[in-house]
Amino acid sequence: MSSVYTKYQKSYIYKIAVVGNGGVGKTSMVLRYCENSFKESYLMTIGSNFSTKTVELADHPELQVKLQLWDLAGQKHFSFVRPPFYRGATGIIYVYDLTRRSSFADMLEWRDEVEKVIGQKPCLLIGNKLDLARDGQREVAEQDGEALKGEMHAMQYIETSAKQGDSVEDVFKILTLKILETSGKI
Ligand code: G3D
Ligand code: MG
Repeated sequence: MSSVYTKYQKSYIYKIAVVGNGGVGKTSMVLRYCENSFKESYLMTIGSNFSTKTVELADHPELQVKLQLWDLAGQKHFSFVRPPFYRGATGIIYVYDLTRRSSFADMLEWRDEVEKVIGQKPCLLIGNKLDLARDGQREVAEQDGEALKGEMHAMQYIETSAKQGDSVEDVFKILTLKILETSGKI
């Protein structure tokens, strides 16, 4: 419904799935974006978390976009619960940990699992824990992330710190703009 008092002319809701190994920082990234906070204590995600956030699009004040962020359990033994969470997703955020090579090595498996269910969708590849990488714990070079981007069918590779906040906002903004572009909304 629209009224003369509504500043938005169009509203969209997109489901976004955040995907990657356990411990890479998916829950932390969603928490950083939605609540601008970071929790030090580790809580293994069972099944999934689900948060909603309205994206601020400075260049498109007429559009209201709400993201439903589905933060999936990455542990291998929960794989049977995952396909329903991919269904209906408009975009995917693939996350690995810059300080854990194995989380990078598993990325193509995640891509295959997602694409088997919903095919190719607008997606980004994220290397998280940039703060630790800067502290000398980096196990994946920036060029490796850039090189994997194409194979992941990702539109961009971005390095983030959910702990310190670096580029977290950009991730969701960029993905939203890509989704709006590819669906002809802007
Ligand atoms: P997951 O949802 O992908 O399983 P979590 O990952 O968000 O639960 O994060 C796993 C661990 O990594 C947590 O630490 C969390 O605090 C930490 N973490 C997440 N993102 C970052 C980051 O950008 N920088 C740093 N330094 N740590 C991060 P614990 O110690 O609780 O296991
Ligand atoms: Mg989690």
